[in-house]
Amino acid sequence: MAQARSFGTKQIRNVAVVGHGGSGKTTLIDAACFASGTTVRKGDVNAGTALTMTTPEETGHGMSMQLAVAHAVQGDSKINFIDTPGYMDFAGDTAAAVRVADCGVVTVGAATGVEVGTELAWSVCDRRSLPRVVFVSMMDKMHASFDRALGELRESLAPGAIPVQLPIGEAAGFRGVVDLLTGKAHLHQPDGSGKYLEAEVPDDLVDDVEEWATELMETLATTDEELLDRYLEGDEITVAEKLAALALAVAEGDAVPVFCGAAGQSYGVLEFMERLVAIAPHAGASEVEATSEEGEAVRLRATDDESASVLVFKTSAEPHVGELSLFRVCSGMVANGTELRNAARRVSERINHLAIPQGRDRVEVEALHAGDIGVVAKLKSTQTNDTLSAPANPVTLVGADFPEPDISIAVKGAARADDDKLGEALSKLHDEDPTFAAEFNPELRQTIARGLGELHLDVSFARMKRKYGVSVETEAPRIAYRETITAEAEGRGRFKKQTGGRGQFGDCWVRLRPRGRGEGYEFVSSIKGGVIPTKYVPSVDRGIQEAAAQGVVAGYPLVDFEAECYDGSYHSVDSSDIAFKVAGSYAFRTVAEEAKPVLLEPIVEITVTVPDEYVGDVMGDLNGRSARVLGMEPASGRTVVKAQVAEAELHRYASVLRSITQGRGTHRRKLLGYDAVPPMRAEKIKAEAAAEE
Ligand SMILES: Nc1nc2c(ncn2[C@@H]2O[C@H](COP(=O)(O)OP(=O)(O)O)[C@@H](O)[C@H]2O)c(=O)[nH]1
Ligand SMILES: [Mg+2]
Repeated sequence: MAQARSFGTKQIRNVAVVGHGGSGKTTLIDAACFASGTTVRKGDVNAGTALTMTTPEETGHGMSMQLAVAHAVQGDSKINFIDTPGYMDFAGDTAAAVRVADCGVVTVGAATGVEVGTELAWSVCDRRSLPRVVFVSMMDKMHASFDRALGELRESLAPGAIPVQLPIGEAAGFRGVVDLLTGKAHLHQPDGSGKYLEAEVPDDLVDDVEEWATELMETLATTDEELLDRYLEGDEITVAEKLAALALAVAEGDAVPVFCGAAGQSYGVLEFMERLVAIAPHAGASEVEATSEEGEAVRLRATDDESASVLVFKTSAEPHVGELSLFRVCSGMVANGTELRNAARRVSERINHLAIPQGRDRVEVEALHAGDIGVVAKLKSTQTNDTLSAPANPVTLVGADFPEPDISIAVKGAARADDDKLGEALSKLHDEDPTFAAEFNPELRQTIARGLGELHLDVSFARMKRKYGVSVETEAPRIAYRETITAEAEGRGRFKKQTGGRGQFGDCWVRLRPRGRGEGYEFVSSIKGGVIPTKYVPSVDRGIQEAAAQGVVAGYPLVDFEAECYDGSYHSVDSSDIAFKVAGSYAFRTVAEEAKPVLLEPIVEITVTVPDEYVGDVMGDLNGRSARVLGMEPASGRTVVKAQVAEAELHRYASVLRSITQGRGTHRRKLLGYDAVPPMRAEKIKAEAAAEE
């Protein structure tokens, strides 16, 4: 393996490339690395050969589903590009990438403009106040329009978006860019190298260039009083000074510089990188937040001489390679042979075969400086979002803010052999991907897998089959119904058995009364005169509870009732705990049947957030699900709808919502409690339960 050049903290730029699926992220990174010479072959997304496409699932679907890292070298600096998936289903990796980046590059297709995925990526960056720049991609594509893309950006996401380049020509006529900082035109070479010839601005662009260059200069001048004075006095401001001012404005979130190009032809990628290293914060620009072993907040400097801390932001197990962990050295240095502590899991890990990632490949290095991104194979027990740190100063870093998986499906092994390995395979998937979770639910008697969407779940199962050889079948999760009684009733339970020697005898009279929703179970004894000896009364209670857990309508737990034991009898020899327990359960079953038992179902409160134009469709759909709307609140172009609805009505709701809102609606759910199932559906549930018996 080739030895890689070494880069110090201030020479490193970690950038997360984010944006809508298909907006050119993967192509941009491939072209940038190729143009900078860190990769020798120009890849192609459509052929599955782009540098940051690493898994067969991605090659198969022709799109990114996992984050991947590749680096380019620009002058003295190294850019670690973190490629991310653009789809909501894989938003976990976007969150992880944004966590370890110091700057975001948001790609916006010149022909498509701002899309759902752009908004999503923007909001993920917002959550970390990540400085960002925009690359308007695919300027060579039919219908490409820089002005439109810029207008949409300014209007909906970034009032501070400011062009630092203008395109020369658009669509088939796209020939290069004008650098608004230098006022020079770059005419691109059609050889795919990314190289350009410097030229004078074409006549028809002179006015536009003048106008935008002034706006850019005015924006920059307001970052610094001295600069403003000099600008107003007509002083010459150097390119280096402009870049320094721009870097400051980007770091503060006051400006979002907008670049453009056509990475498919390598147009614009070299100058994009040149500017990016000047504008994006370096890897030591911010302090590192962590928690000490005592649980106290601590801050570490992102420098080599600080004690080491490393955040693992992605693990993925691949056959033949084993487990790979991508990590950012947040503070200190890491070298081959370094021993680090995983404080949360109480294990030590030794770093061997330290490498930097280059897409699918790894390039071994001796050491990594603070701020760099590395990859290491075969850590023993360290998983995504774990911290490794110097044993002398164990800390836990703030991890990525992963979205909660809330789309569920029930899974079972396709064959007996699959079932045996299912639990282990599911837990490995979870370790790799915190937005995938699965657990056996004893009440539903199903294994419930949860993820961020149906595609996410499908791809996770495909990966499970490929990597661990476990195939699954999926089905709708069962609903955790309950039962309750709606009337008071009373009756007797008597258990008498004569077998050879000692017999069994228990006898009790029980009254059942309904209680309010969520009030639970209560047992009351009003036994007088010792007709049931005190020591046996708790057994009656236990018998009732055990029988209630089995239900009387359709086999679901019967809840929210009071049981009063008010009479009974005993036998001085044959009575026992067991006998009274059985008597209690008999009494319960007899009396509950008389107490007008009904089925209850889980009711959830859903909070749906959608752009205003979809509110009508969303309400119509909720009506069809017999939802009760609790309220609607406007929130800057969006409406938040709160409604109460039966969980049984929400199967695959996330997908439906996505399709009626073109992916722009989101929802959250919260269990509110239980309510009676409407009679029609209750009959169906009873019939299903009977059939299963
Ligand atoms: N015409 C044109 N097509 C491009 C360009 N960049 C990317 N594409 C195509 O657009 C599609 C999506 O690109 P990709 O890089 O996968 O986007 P991502 O999903 O954001 O990573 C692919 O078919 C690319 O070949 C470009 O500069 N010009
Ligand atoms: Mg991609």
